[in-house]
Amino acid sequence: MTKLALITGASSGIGEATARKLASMGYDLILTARRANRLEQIAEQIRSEHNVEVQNLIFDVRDESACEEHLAQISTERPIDVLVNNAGLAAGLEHIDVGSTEDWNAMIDTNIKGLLYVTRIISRRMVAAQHGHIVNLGSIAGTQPYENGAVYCASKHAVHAISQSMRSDLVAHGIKVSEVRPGMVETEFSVVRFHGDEKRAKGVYKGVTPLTGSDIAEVIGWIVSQPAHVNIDDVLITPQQQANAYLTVRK
Ligand code: NDP
Ligand code: 8X3
Repeated sequence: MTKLALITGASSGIGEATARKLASMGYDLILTARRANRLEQIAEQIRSEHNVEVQNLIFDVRDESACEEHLAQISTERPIDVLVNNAGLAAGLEHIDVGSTEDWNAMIDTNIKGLLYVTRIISRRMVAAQHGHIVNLGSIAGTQPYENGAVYCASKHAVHAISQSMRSDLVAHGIKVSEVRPGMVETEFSVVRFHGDEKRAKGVYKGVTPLTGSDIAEVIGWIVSQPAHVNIDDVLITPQQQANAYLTVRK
């Protein structure tokens, strides 16, 4: 039977690349994001290139009742084989004393609470089916907190902790949990972090060959292709020029 993957935040970057990768592997897809037009364009391309089914669900993961309402539209006739909890953002890059509480709320509500809302709903289905695989997008920031990043790093520390606890919660049900923790990936991430300042966003990758969304999608494709008895717990992946969150050698 054709496998089915649900990917949150599939309208750009890592989520979009993961949708394309899993479709190339023959998965039918359920894609979510807030930008309907972007998601529909991506879905159309994927349908025509890979001949797979793609269902789009447009909602904000910060809204618990919207998560319930939209995810309830997924047919219960077949299991969800893979959930990729990817929707997330960084907002701002500032010292704690001048940080914006609006930015902090956006990161906490999306990266932590949104991931939890979606997981609660989908993991219930996986438990009932005694089958499934959840892949969470953590970050290098989930173990290496850096200056100016207190709340983003805290949110990804939370994803790291949640991933480990959820693995324990779900292991007896035959459900796998994996975490992918990238360093610098050039997507819309920095444009979003700097509230649309594209020049500042470009500067983040100056002198570096960053990872791409496709690099991360390859890893996710590999993780979900392992034999039934193998669980990849945690993959930390950086550009060659980034030794860790604190040292990037620019050329
Ligand atoms: P992008 O900004 O390119 O993509 C983010 C995706 O998340 C978009 O599809 C966006 O869709 C979706 N999204 C954001 N907020 C919400 C929301 N409230 N509700 C629903 N969907 C939402 O960034 P990336 O692809 O780089 O980021 C993907 C994940 O990878 C994030 O969790 C990020 O923290 C993580 N990551 C990124 C790294 C990087 O360097 N780029 C490194 C390590 C981790 P829309 O706006 O249409 O809703
Ligand atoms: C995103 C990459 O370097 O801002 O998680 O932590 S970084």
